[in-house]
Amino acid sequence: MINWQSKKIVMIGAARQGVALSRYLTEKGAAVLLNDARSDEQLLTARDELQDLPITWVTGSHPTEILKDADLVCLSGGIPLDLPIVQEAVRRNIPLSNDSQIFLEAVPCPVIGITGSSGKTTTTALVGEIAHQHFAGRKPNNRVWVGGNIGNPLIANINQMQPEDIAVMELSSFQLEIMSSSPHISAVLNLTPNHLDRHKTMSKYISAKSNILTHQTPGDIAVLNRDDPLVRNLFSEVKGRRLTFGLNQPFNKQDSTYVKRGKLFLMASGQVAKIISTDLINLRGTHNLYNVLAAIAIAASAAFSLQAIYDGIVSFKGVPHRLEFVREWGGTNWYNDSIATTPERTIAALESFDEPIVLLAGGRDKNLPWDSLAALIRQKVDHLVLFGEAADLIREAIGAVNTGMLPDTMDHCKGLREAVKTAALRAAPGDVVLLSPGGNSFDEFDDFEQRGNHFKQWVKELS
Ligand code: UMA
Repeated sequence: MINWQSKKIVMIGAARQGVALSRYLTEKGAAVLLNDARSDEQLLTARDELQDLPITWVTGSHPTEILKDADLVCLSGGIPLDLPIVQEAVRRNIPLSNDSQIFLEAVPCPVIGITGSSGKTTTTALVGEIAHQHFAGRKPNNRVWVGGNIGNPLIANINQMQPEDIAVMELSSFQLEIMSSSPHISAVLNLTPNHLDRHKTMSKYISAKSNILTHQTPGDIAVLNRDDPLVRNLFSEVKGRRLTFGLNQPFNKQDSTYVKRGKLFLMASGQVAKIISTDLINLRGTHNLYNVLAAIAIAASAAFSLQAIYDGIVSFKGVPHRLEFVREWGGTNWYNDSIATTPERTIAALESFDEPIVLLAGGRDKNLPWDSLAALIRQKVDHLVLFGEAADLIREAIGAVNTGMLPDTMDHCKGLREAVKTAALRAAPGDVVLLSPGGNSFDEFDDFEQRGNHFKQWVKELS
């Protein structure tokens, strides 16, 4: 365990990760300087949360003078590595770290780490549910800790963790990029273009993600998607045991999960176990089937019981803002998929429905291509309601509305509220009305959660 006594730490970013890590390090005796580009006024909540601790605050900008005598610079997920102060720290050979790295260095219990371009949160939450079922039946005193990029940094709970517990941790490419430890069980769900505005190239993005495997040892376990060619490329990185997941049964008897005649199976050490029928899964779409297959493989790696795996899947109802059912209104079913901040995630959402669809798409463009989504909209969407900054780009990718071709109508609304009202006018009984924007939320909201919460509120107000 690192001795933090009198170490000088510069923490950049004073939101969830920055606040949690500053508390942890200060309580361990470090001298923490917390730096954020926001003003004191904007940081009132964070300052209030940490007011009992002797932390030095530097706000409003990132002056390089704060690096003087620093032993370590810790970065929040939202801090890009090309920020001048980070570049300067690198130039001065000051090591970089973050909440997840420091968590892995100090955690007393085994850790399951889950990453991927999509499905991380659903899979992390599902594995957490299975772990709860496992411990509930057998070891009532052991605790399950679910957190990380999912919303709550686990470093905030580390002091309560015991060796018999288990931590299930969602890890982002932003966190993994600078990490030098890997979890005991590491899963990579899929790799598709995302966050390229930050990582610049796909190979740098993959390199960041693959860090979840790089520092594993022969006693560790990797769970990988064998149907994803880019994840398959990571097979050579595996140091210990490997389990794979995918739709079809592998030809050889490798440790794996798969689907056969509507049932999900686990093959481990040459033994086959039927886990569950697909009709007992409460999550829609093939992408969610992958998430469940991954969760089974992860749970098996952690030696959770087959009964706990079954019970966990049956009781799991999904995560807010991910194909979340909002309400039935006038014979139409409304879904909130505000998490879809890339065209590729909107494609996965559209493929989850066979009903006629009214799609609300837009938000802020992330510089990703809209062509494949446009082609699918032409096949599957009856009414398209565009909103936000990306509306024109999506409209251009789709082209003109022609009689006898989908979409029947294409509306352009200024914001999401107007889009909800327009969708309500377009929808007919039997339709699914789906918010799955494809762009991020920052043109109108603080984050995808705020966007999804407003959407749910406005949908509930429809009368
Ligand atoms: N800031 C600066 N200078 C900058 C940029 C930001 O000072 O140049 C400051 C902001 O003023 C703000 C702070 O940095 O005060 C924001 O830091 P942050 O964005 O890391 O916010 P946190 O609340 O700490 O959220 C982070 C994760 N955010 C990111 O990785 C961008 C959250 O993931 C995570 O849930 C949370 O920690 C808890 O672990 C969000 C996310 O979008 C959900 N993640 C991406 C994803 O899932 O795709 C990676």
